[in-house]
Amino acid sequence: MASGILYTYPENFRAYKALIAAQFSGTQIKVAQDFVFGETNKSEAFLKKFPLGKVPAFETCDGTYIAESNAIAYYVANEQLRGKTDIERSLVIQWLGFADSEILPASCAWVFPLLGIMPYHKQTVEHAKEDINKALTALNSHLLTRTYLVGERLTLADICVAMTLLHLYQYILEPELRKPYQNVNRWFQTVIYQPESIAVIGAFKLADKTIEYDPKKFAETQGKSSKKEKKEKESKKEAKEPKEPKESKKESKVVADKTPAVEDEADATEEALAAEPKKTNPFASMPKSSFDLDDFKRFYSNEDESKSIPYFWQKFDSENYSIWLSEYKYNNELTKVFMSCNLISGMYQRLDSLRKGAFASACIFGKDNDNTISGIWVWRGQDLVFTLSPDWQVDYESYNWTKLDPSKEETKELVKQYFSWTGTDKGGRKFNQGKVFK
Ligand SMILES: N[C@@H](CCC(=O)N[C@@H](CS)C(=O)NCC(=O)O)C(=O)O
Repeated sequence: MASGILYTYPENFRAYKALIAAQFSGTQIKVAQDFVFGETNKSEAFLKKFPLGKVPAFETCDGTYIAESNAIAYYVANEQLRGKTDIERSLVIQWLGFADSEILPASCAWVFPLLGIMPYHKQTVEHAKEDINKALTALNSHLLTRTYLVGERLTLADICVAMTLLHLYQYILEPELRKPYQNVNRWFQTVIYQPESIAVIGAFKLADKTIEYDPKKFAETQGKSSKKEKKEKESKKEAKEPKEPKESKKESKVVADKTPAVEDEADATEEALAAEPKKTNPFASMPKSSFDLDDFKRFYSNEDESKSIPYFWQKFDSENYSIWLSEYKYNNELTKVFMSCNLISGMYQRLDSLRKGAFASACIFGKDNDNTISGIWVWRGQDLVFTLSPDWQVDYESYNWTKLDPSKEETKELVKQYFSWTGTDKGGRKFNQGKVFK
């Protein structure tokens, strides 16, 4: 009977495939106890066996090395799990491919920004949601008349597809989001609540609520990357000038445990972050202006608009500042007003470092299930400001930006309307509430 050692960090959904398959088939798998992600798998000894340095990785008791989670799961599986006929076996492979190509990339693109290990790009996430919807819709139809994906009993197809959906069900698919996929939900729970699955993943809880994007989490990951980078530099230095050994295990273990199942992509993110140019203040090289934005912000906060709007025009320096109208591109997707409000607050939060050189007043017009977002922005320089810093590029593509001519009467009107939070949007929806970026 197959047996061997599995190298992985804890709670790796890829390793779960083999561990659950082993539970079903009675294969003896020993999980390497002293494995430290980022260290063990980068060691010379490990790379000799598994040149890509990835996990899960499996060493059979007779010294064969198997990489790739699906291959490991296949090796430890029994005949029932692999498929009993040629057609069953090929259908199992079909579903393994489906999981890796149709679900996994989209799941990562949706989940990782919310876990704070990848930057949030609305378009990418929206795309991912569409892809997941397509995959789950196909799966849902397939499962309408079936208990399992292939044949009448559970196979590797069920284990591998369910494990690939694990993060989605854990972090994203709150009741409303999973409602359209009742057959998938039923099947998923059948798979994960098998005693053999519970023995590996424990008591799994479906998401009550989709986790929310928290820019602070991403900032923390960035912090960790640079810490890790520094550590790597230090250890390279140490290799040149050997010193007392440092305690480096502790930190990489913490990283591995905190974001266990996503370290590969997190590592890719780390590399990308390490390659980022050093941040500079894009406004630093701009010519000095007579318009003191901070002074205007103070004035605007303390005085009535009947005073602060004339004050704005009296002080505004059109050579060094520009005025823009922002219009949200996806107004038809907006539902509750408080959610539109959160969208604006989130954007302002993510643009924190832009505050020095910009002021904005964004307004929501309309009511629940019929509202729009638009705003007036004022910033240093004459060009679209968001492209000047990688930190400012999270949200701006969700808006249309129109540069306004400060000398025109209609610009004066728009400034007046948005600064004083009055009027209607282009569709006649009444002003509901506003938010100022200052
Ligand atoms: N297709 C592989 C992917 C394995 C993989 O990407 N593993 C990640 C952790 S989940 C890893 O070890 N990354 C380390 C690295 O890329 O250096 C599989 O399914 O086993």
